Amino acid sequence: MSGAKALIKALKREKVEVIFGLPGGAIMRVYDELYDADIRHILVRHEQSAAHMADGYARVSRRAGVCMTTSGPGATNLVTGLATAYMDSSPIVAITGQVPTSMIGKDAFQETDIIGISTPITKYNMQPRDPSEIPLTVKKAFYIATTGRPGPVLIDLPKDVQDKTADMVFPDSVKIRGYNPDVQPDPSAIAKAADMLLSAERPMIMSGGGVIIANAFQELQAVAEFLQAPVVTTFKGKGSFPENHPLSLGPVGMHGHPEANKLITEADVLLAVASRFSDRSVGRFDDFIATGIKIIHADIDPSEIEKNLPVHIPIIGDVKVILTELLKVLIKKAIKKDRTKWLERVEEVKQQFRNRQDLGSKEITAPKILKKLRELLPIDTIVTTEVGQNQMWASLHFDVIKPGTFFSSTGLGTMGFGFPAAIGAKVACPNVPVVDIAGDGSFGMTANSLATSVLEKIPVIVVILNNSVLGMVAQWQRMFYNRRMIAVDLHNVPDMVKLAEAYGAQGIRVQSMDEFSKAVRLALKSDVTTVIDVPISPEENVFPFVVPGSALKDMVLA
Ligand SMILES: Cc1ncc(C[n+]2csc(CCOP(=O)(O)OP(=O)(O)O)c2C)c(N)n1
Repeated sequence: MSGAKALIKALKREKVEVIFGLPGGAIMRVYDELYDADIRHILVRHEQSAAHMADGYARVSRRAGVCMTTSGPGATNLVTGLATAYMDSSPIVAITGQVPTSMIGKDAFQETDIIGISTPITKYNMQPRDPSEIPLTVKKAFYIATTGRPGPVLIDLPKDVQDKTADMVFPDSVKIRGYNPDVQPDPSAIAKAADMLLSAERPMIMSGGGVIIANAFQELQAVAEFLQAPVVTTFKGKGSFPENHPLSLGPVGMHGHPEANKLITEADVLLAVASRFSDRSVGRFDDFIATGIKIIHADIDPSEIEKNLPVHIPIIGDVKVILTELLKVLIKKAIKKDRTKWLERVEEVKQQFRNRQDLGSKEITAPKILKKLRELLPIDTIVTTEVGQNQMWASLHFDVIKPGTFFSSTGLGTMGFGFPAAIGAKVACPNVPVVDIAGDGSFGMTANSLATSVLEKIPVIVVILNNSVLGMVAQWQRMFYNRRMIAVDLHNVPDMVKLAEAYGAQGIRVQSMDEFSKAVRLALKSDVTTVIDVPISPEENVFPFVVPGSALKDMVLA
């Protein structure tokens, strides 16, 4: 059997249903095999989007997303998408073509050292030099991508390895020395954590992105309810806890809710679940520690423990297992602490900050659009965002009710992620609406995916908060650079409605809140991708926020 055939067979054995990709010289043989395979191929217009689509597919399905490109420029175009997935722990298996083994290192046409390039931005990468290695390589790739802390894995396949034949053995499982992802949490650490949480006066839970990856929503909610502990979410953890729950304080950190930022500095014990303590979540580390907060850190990745902050009790393992075990211990101890005083304080701070914004006027503003969008969309709608003010407004004003339905490039902050990720999400979940909340700059970066969504019949909705500037940068120039505005004006080019129409999608520009509601209703019924262009003021700022490098308590409210 040829290497190319073995690759496709191995992918089938991993139950791969879809590949996002774009062919070229060094991967022709694999595409030829794909012709006869029962695997859907989705043609992208730029390989970056193939990686983001595979990423969106993976985040929603919690299975590895697969993308495939040719060598050289095809492979390098994947880089931003791989780095995005790596930073957000999303499982992708990327397959790249490579020049024949005899030409490697000879500057051959379309040769690039993608193994070297991708090493720091993948969990693992491999280049089989003999076709017989392919079945095991694929098995390893899926195993490594999806176990432990998930992440992207790249397989680089030289052309001759695809062509040559060998006897193939397809393994059913794989064991890798030194890689032990199934760590069982230490029961004594869980018992200590339970004691610390029960003796706390002001406990709080900080839920990170790993709760979404581990599908540990119910377990998290059960622990929070048992402890009567308020829950804040990191940006990646947004939507890991229902934002309409009485214990929810919403997102914490740079663009967090003020009540979340205030109350976390008053908590005495913090149960941090699957969060990497990003500076964006907890602000300046020294100030966070100085609050005297005691930290219990549950995470699957031991290298996260004490990377950024000192931790009182570390618990390593799958957070779904940890939370299940923790709940059992808490119930067994049968101690219910009276939290009235703490919860009254929580309520007081909530009331102090909530509903500060005047949403009454007729004028279109970003917060109003997002609150209206929440009203209009069914609760199971999957939402992705781009990067910039649009992302921060979504974090602040779009409440996620059904856990695991909100996805953004939180680690790398990749403009252009949201739209292709939305397409990948829709492939994974064709029966629910999928909406990308976008800025005009970000959408422009991968707008060519309109071709994919139209031709491949993957209808999503894009809501562009169109301020005709690179808004987040413009806001910083206004606030920190004395209004010396440079390189931010996008001049409303292109016309987003015409752009959508040029690709065969539906484009709607709205001038009022009523028109916006009508457009969303129309889009929800449409079987073609709809771009809703919402002109907003180029001067609109996102508030509140914590200036990078400062403490949560110093958040700027307006
Ligand atoms: C690929 C990439 N390039 C540059 C940046 C830096 N950056 C962060 S936000 C932003 C502006 C985003 O503008 P737009 O997409 O229009 O969204 P807005 O902030 O206006 O909502 C830029 C340039 C980035 N995050 N990603």
